[in-house]
Amino acid sequence: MFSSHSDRVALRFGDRTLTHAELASCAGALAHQLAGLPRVAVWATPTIETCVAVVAALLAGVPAVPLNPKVGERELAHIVADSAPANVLAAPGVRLPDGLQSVPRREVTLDGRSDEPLPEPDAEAPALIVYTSGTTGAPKGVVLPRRAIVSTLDAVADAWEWTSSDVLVHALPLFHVHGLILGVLGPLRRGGTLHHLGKFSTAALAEALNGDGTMMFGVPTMYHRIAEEVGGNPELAQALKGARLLVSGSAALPVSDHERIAAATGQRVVERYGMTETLMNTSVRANGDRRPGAVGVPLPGVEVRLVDDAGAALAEPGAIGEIQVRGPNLFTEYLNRPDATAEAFADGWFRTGDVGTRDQDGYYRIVGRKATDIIKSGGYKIGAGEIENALLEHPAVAEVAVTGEPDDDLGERIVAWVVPSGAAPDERELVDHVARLLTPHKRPRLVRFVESLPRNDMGKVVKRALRA
Ligand code: MLC
Ligand code: AMP
Repeated sequence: MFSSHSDRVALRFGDRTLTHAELASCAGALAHQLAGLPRVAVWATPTIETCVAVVAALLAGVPAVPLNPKVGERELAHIVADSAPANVLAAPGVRLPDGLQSVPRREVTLDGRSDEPLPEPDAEAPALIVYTSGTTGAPKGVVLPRRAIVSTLDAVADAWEWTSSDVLVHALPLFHVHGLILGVLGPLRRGGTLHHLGKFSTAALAEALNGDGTMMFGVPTMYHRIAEEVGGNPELAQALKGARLLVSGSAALPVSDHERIAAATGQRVVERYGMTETLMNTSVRANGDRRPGAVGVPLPGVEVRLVDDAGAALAEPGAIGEIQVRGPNLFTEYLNRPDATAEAFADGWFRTGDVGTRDQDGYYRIVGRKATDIIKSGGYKIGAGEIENALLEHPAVAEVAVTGEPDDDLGERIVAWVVPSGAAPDERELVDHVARLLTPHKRPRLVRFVESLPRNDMGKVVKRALRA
């Protein structure tokens, strides 16, 4: 999967760096310890140790489950029970939550050395298991084979003219596809460099891009924060102007943010469209027309089609339908969920649930989503059902419905409509309850107390009425 053993910097986090040769050697040493384990979890803090742990697992052919280091107790218990990791890999000195006490810990250090190669695992072997939310129930483990990772990284490299000379800058979390697969494994496969900022700020970004950074990856919330500031911040404008490529994904980039950044910097952000289950599907190409509001053309090797409600393919430009995808970029299955896996496919095509349209010249646009119970906030995918279940466990909540509302910064914000069981509870307490059980990014940003919820004849909550 990675072939570079050069002395070029592979990973940079603050002032800590590893060259490709050093990474191969220290991850190689850890890989020899892991070889033969059925599966490992990685405590995915935004650190160099997380990258070493994931690379070691890949070298050893041991599937790795990246864990959000802010994960709440209920969500962690689910992931641990579902994925049954043999070890949890964590940086020395990091405190792990009680929910991981039953899993033997293995420290990730940078001082091991082994250049003895391990056998290359089969292309179909599971490489990563990434948890993602659905409309109902707890998050599902998406099993990603090596073949999907390699094909998606090579496809985006082709689209973005990404080479070993590039220094990618980003501040994405390392437990999702965007930050981990594109953002860490991407530069490693190219033999280039990742400069991770630890935490997103426009100041850190400007400094990195005014240094040797050539590319940036971000979610639209980050580009929104840039757009808000760039007009009055010459240092930031200069940094973006000098970058080779700015790439946005994980949610829709608003046209107004795209245009504000273009006006202040002359750079048009390149948008790409992906998903945990499919990795990358489409992108605007580096040499293509960077049209605001469009996610570009299918990546090499990826087939994309639109279908109507009856499942018939729509060939006419401008027709609106569900986006379905087929290709080597797809996942293998949802872990322990053959039912959900079967339901996710139609005639061998993966049903994304996203609704899109295709322009005359083959450019795709995403216009919506089939399920109202999926919320994208800050680029994180969140199921309304899991938040509703968490809130229903609180004694002060009698009934609840969760919706997503437009939000300039987050794209969508999570709103909880609560029928209290007695006197209205403290809003803060409900918010913290969700953050503690699930994860902070799933917390409602707004709680609205209501006397009752609008229901249809079947007793089902009519969420569209709540939005109105
Ligand atoms: C606030 N916080 C709380 C809290 N209230 N913590 C516990 N309990 C509470 N009640 C904390 C948060 O944990 C956080 O801590 C801080 O307060 C601010 O949190 P925030 O307001 O939620 O978010 P913010 O830090 O502003 O983050 C914005 C963001 C982030 C854009 C940086 O949303 C982000 O990183 N998004 C990326 C999502 C992503 O990678 N998606 C890709 C999915 S893959 P602290 O310590 O963190 O400041 C995919 C496929 C594809 O979609 O196509 O790519
Ligand atoms: P996730 O499951 O977190 O991987 O989220 C995948 C979803 O993010 C997709 O199904 C889309 O709804 C959304 N998404 C990703 N990239 C884009 C984009 N460029 N524009 C609009 N939506 C996007």
